[in-house]
Amino acid sequence: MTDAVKDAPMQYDNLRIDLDRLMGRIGHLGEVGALEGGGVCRLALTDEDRKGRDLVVGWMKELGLKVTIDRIGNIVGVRPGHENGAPVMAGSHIDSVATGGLYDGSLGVLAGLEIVATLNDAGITTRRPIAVGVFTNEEGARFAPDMMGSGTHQGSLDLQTMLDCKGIDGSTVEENLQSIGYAGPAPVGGFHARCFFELHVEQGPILEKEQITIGAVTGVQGISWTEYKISGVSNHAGTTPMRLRHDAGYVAAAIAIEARTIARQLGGDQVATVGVTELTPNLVNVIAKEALATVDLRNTDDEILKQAEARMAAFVDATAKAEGVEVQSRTLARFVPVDFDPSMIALVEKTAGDLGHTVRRMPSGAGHDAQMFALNCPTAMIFVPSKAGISHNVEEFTQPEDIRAGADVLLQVMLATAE
Ligand code: HGY
Ligand code: MN
Ligand code: MN
Repeated sequence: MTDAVKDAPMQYDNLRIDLDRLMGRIGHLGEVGALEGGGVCRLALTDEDRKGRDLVVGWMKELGLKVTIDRIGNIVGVRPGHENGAPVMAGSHIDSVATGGLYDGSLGVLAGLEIVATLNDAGITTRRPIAVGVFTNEEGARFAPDMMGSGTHQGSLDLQTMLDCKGIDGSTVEENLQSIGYAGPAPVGGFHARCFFELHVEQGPILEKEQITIGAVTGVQGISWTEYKISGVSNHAGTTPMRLRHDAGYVAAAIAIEARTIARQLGGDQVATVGVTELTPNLVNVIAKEALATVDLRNTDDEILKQAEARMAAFVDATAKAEGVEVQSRTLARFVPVDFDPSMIALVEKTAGDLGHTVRRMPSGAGHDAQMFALNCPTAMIFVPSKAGISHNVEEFTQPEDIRAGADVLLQVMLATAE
């Protein structure tokens, strides 16, 4: 049992969060980057992200938190305890994919603020400080890799390499941090949390299907992102015999088929996704000169993930040779599977049960900021159900009562570790 976690009875066991206040903040933040018909687009380091950051920083200051911004734009608000030292931390992200929902990331940040507000209302000062983190570019949709801010914050990603990262529009992280005013002064890599909790929507179908309210997350699967730039020869779609083609578009399509084949043949937890394909000149009667394709491979078992990566690389090589095209591959992200601290998982599970909620242990299919903290301190995640298992989609939804349950569990586990 790590010394950050004790199995003491719940502290202040009648204390509960204020759901209306939390839902109000979720709705308010959801207006930033709101899409027609619902959902949000707050791609990392865009003006929408800046507006969301400004809103959250304003709330942090209203709640009396001491706010610091670090070199890669992470925002950390700290509430003093009776003692100094490493804080008990909650956090997540407010950047979204281009067709994001209201809850992915935002729930973890705003629930952290709700814990602070609840403690403020109750006049409670915890023994240890409490901190709330908003981590830059968790999604990795505009700038790869994902978990960029938390990885840099916790020392597993190199600051300058991340600042130099070029996004899908060609500009760098550093340029964008400066233009939105979040190139902060605080150093990265040295922040030590006593322990870290992330409340997050499950983004999958399990909790809803099993009618369970809380997921005590056991860990996060390994993630491998690769970009393939394929260069062929443009030619006439009608006059060029098949044997004379060097068709970049065909190779990109073949990669997508092979990704599905690899996932099907490896089975188990293996997933594979071709999320981006771009053809140039992208015209109905022109054999594509260039193609860009991304492959996202994930597995809870790193050895099997490596097999998937090796199979994809061999396939791309062989197909490129046969088609007579050039392929440049670039690793966009590579994270090994992470297991959370058993005593922290047990704390989430016990607390959920003590609060009368149904709970089950489960791995996370999605990447999260918590996986960057798990390398350095006792870390746990709390999942709440996603309607129809949908996420990275404007239809993303979680019932308010499930949000209440998750935030109450977060409140109690933070109290249990901050006392
Ligand atoms: O890709 C992921 O799993 C996370 O949403 N960044
Ligand atoms: Mn997320
Ligand atoms: Mn996400």
